[in-house]
Amino acid sequence: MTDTTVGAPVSLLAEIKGPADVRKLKREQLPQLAQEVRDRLIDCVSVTGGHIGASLGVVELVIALLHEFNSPEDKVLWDVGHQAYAWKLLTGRNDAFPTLRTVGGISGFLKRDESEHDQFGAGHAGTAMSAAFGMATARDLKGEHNKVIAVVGDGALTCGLSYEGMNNAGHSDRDIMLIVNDNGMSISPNVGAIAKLFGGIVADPRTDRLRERVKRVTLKLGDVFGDGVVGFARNVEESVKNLFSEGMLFEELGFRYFGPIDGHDLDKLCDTLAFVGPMKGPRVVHILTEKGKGFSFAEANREKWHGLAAYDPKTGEARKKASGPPTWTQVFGDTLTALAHEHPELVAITAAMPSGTGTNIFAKEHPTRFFDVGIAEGHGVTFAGGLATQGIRPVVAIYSTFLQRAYDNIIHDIAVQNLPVVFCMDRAGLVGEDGQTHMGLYDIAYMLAVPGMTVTAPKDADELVGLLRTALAHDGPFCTRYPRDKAPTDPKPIGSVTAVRYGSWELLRPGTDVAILGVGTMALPALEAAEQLAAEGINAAAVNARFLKPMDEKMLAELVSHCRLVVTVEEGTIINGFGAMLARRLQESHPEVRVLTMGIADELIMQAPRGDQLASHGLTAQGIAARVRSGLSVVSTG
Ligand SMILES: Cc1ncc(C[n+]2csc(CCOP(=O)(O)OP(=O)(O)O)c2C)c(N)n1
Repeated sequence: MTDTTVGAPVSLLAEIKGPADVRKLKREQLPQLAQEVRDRLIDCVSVTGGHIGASLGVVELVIALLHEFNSPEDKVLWDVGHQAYAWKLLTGRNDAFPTLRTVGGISGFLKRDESEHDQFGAGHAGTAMSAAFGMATARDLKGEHNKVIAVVGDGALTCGLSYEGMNNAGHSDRDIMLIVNDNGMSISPNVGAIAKLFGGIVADPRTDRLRERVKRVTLKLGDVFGDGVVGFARNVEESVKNLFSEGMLFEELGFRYFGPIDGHDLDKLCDTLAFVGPMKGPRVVHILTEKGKGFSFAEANREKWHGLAAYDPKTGEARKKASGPPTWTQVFGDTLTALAHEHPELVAITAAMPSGTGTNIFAKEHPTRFFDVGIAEGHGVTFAGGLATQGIRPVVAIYSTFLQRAYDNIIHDIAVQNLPVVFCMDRAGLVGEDGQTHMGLYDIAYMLAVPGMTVTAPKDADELVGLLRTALAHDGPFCTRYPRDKAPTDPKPIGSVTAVRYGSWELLRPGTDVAILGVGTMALPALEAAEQLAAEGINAAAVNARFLKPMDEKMLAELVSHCRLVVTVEEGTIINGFGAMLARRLQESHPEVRVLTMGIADELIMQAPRGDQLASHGLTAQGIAARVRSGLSVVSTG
């Protein structure tokens, strides 16, 4: 490392181009590197926004892994990947890091095509253990000898998938390591038995007493045999002591357990990894970390700082003050909270996302009717099914992208039994900077295919209130969706909004040349497009197609009695969406009507501001109007 400026501290980080440079550092240099990494993360993320809290918690772990193992030959898999910012900095992406979450820039999650050190793409929780076991198995099939290490948070240990992986890997004799990053938090405080278990391990006085005894014995041994023996004995004792602790859960699953270890103590981390790394067979290292470590604002409010928008690093204040109408999330949270007073049988379910879904608002007012099931979407849905059989009305609030996890549960446990469960899908549609793993583009297609499912999407906040009223009056599965955005306008008082008539569309503007059917977020742009077209002499009808299934057959028949062109617009995949369903329907009943479907092309959508993503898919008033013009020219010449 060279330094040309007299008096300036030598930057270690600036010289690190990859893992080999971390490995070259002496142990005593590592704390300085950790500080530089923290400073860099706090600085860059203050501009881009992102998962700062989670990433600050694993800075030492990242350094220790890179110091003690040999990435990419040794394969380190990060569960979710939101906490892997330090990993990105130290695996050759320091210079590019300011482009985090921007167009063409570094992804906020892991991506195999971004770096050879991102071993497995992620974004959804619970996949690391299974993927790591796949890699360990492949290694053995190929006769190779690298290490495979899955880093999984205590939150992700509420995912059933993590246990499916452990069950398969434990007792397999394959060389595989699991590092449990235990910070007591999911996005909000972690829930359930696993959270209690880890709390028990940390608080267990037997663990502490034993550790003290170990210390005394190893120091005595050190006097006689020297330091090497001390390290060895200490680590052996670590695992012996777990015969008496809750680490037994992992032992029973076939993993040798080591821990708990202070995940911010670089010496201890490196020692432990150096000791456990060369062993064989399934083993788990349990480390204790603090979310937001080293950044006072993030340490003080760990839930808020899990991930957030750009901030001022000196004050912790958001760079952009919230103004204008509330978010859809807020409207949903307020509405559900209010409706619970009218419906004593209503309960709310979230899968580890109370603040993300707005159910935290509900939880404050109705704590006994609120259920956070952990990162367990499938379980959450079937749990709702069980509740519904007993006359309770569950409202399941899960992001569109995460509800994908529960598709079988939706069909098998809810639809087949026609249970009245309401699904509220936040982050439906394009999700901006969160990127491809989090896109909410598939729910229309997957929900339309569920027998008996009512599928809806509100155009504005009042309609969300109205649809929730309709949902609670309906006897059967019902879903609605809204985006990662602000509502278009401020809502009316909830009490003044009535239910939407079941199965009805809303004619926003009559017209006879073309009918533009906008779904949810696309209803108002459809109206604006129709108005633009009217100014050009094209008589366009605009329809708020708020019920995707069942459709408003009466209004549809009326529209196609004079319009030869129908244009559908939805913020979802064009494959098997509302437009596809309508086209099939009209092909049978009105083959003379041409249907043009607008939506998201059949491709992965990269991170970008949501507005840009909408525009690039033509999902704006201008884009819709342009498509109608070209559609009409085909109809009139055809
Ligand atoms: C299937 C799924 N559901 C929900 C989420 C949203 N989510 C992102 S990170 C996170 C918490 C993860 O907690 P943990 O694994 O302990 O990691 P930490 O953030 O505490 O480091 C959640 C719920 C997700 N990524 N995937």
